[in-house]
Amino acid sequence: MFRPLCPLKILIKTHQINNFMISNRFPSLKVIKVAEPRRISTISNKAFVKSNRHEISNRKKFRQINPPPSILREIEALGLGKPRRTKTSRFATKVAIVGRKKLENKLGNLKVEQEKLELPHLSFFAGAKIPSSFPPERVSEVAFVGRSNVGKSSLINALADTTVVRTSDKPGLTRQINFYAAGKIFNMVDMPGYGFAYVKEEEKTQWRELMETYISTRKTLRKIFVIVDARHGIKLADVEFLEVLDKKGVEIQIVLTKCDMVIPPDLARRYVVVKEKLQHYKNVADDPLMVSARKKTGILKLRKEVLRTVDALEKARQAIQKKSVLIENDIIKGRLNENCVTKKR
Ligand SMILES: Nc1nc2c(ncn2[C@@H]2O[C@H](COP(=O)(O)OP(=O)(O)O)[C@@H](O)[C@H]2O)c(=O)[nH]1
Ligand SMILES: [Mg+2]
Repeated sequence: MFRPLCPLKILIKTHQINNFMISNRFPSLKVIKVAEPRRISTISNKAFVKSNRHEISNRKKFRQINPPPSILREIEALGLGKPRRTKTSRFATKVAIVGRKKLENKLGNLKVEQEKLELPHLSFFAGAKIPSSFPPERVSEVAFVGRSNVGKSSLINALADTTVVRTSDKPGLTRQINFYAAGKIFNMVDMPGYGFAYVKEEEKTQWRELMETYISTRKTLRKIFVIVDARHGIKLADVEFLEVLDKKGVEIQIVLTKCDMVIPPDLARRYVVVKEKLQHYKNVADDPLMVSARKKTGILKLRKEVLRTVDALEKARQAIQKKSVLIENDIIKGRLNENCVTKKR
């Protein structure tokens, strides 16, 4: 019998021969150490490489998009994208703020409107979990839909300059259709988010039916604002919902939100990609709007769009003018000091 003088160490791949076979065939051999099996099998390894390659190519494709300079200029001028960080010294980084003069020049070139517009006071007045709880159709309505946690509620708050609408960083908070009255002029409707994975199928179906009933039966609904995360663009859940909306013949406006989280060139690219995807839908009339509810940028344009939709733009303009006239009268009468004026405005 072969007996080695010194102990021999043999490395055997465990996925080829198991311990039982070794001890049966070679009784004199002792297992010193069982190595951990490799976590990724050859198949999953291939799939991993494949998906990674696919992802890289997608990202590459995205980076190769050359957005029109006008979009880039608008983004920069409105201060929409994520502020760029530049290295000021070897270790420290500082947020680069576009020089005021440079910004003013850009605004001047672009003729960005600095008009002041306000929405009427916003208040919650109804919540509906079933269609029979929808409030009566009295005034025009605009609804806000989008994937769960995309920023619908925050956007309504930013538009109305309020905190009335509850927001959360946890998805799936809104489980009913919430109706908010903007004065007595129109309603803003906060819809439950779609595409939230951690909800039972039953509940998802119930939400979908509730939203579809609202969209197809509500006579006072003027437009649906579909909110899309600027970091991710239009996802499958959005496509499914857009198709439903398109079939029902509802007017659609896409709003790219959370723009403060995307650097300007990528935001411009996202805009181009989203605009291209929207060409398939006949009810999307205008180009996407870009906003940040957190930084309150791009809100004026959207506010104007909401007011125009419900035929209240002129009223809002008049209200602002009246307010300023009132304030001027008060100054003349010496009732207000300068601090109050700035606060009121
Ligand atoms: N950075 C950034 N965060 C936002 C913006 N809008 C909303 N969020 C955050 O996104 C999360 C979800 O917002 P919410 O309005 O509740 O989303 P909803 O589920 O679509 O109503 C919250 O943590 C918000 O603070 C935005 O414009 N920029
Ligand atoms: Mg919400």
